[in-house]
Amino acid sequence: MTRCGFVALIGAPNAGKSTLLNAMVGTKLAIVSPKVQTTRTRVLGITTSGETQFLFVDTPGIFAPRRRLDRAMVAAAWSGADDADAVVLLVDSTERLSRDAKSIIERLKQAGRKVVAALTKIDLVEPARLLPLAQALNDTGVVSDIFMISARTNNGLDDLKAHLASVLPEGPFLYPDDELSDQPWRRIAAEITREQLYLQLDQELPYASTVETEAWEEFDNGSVKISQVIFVMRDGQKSIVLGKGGTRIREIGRQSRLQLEDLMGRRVHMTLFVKVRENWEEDRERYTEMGLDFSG
Ligand SMILES: Nc1nc2c(ncn2[C@@H]2O[C@H](COP(=O)(O)OP(=O)(O)OP(=O)(O)O)[C@@H](O)[C@H]2O)c(=O)[nH]1
Ligand SMILES: [Mg+2]
Repeated sequence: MTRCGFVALIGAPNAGKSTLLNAMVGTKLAIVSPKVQTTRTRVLGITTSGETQFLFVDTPGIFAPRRRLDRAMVAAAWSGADDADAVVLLVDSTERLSRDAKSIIERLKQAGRKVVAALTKIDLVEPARLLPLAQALNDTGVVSDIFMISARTNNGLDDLKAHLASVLPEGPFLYPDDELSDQPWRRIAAEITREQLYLQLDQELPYASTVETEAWEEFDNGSVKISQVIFVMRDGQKSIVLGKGGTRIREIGRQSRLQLEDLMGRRVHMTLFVKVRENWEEDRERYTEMGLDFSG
């Protein structure tokens, strides 16, 4: 008998959810940055080992939302959790239990939902410092099991996987066993460029921008031409993304192209445009492109 089910990875922003998804699947499906609120929508990562198919669902960090985009992100995260067969609550072990983590726990408690907890980034902390955090999580009453993991060194990932395998429902695989995700390449490519905005730009800029793939042209020699638009809200932001003499946007495009060539194993020609659209955060179409619900 095979097992197959959805495992939602939830937690406060920056807890390490996307890094864990990538480590579990063994390839880069979700973008990662040192900044909070990097992930904006659910990302499916499929991994099949032996008789078990894990359908990991990376989710946006859960925090107190202010803008429409925030609300759509947090709603996407909770619906990922609600739809899942198992939920892993990721908690950053390098910090105390954050306010966001506490309110996630409160909401789980109200819903009567049990979760598996994972203390993340343990490569960065003294083992003795993990115990008080584990105790605090244990005391909440919503945690069934606690794992200590590092997605950087892969420490603890096998134990976490073995436990998840034991709780997933019996049933047939939902995807072919060599499938890694259901994300279209156009969206992955837009995300890889958005990751560069998080890595190369500071302050409000990553939060004031979104990226869409507008054209995707395949050539007989195997290469692909990708054209993307970076939407920002103001003229001033556009000039920052462009940089002096266009140096910044060239570097964003170059890094994104290198990553995509590596991921796809083919030559990429990348063209980036920057457009000012003051209210892109109020455009239904932007949300559809991102895979988010506009209504919230
Ligand atoms: N040293 C170390 N760093 C980690 C580990 N896991 C994640 N990080 C770092 O923590 C930061 C946040 O990681 P993400 O995976 O983007 O976190 P996230 O929970 O997906 O964040 P949001 O999408 O913003 O909610 C990045 O700088 C990662 O490199 C880990 O196991 N060890
Ligand atoms: Mg993330």
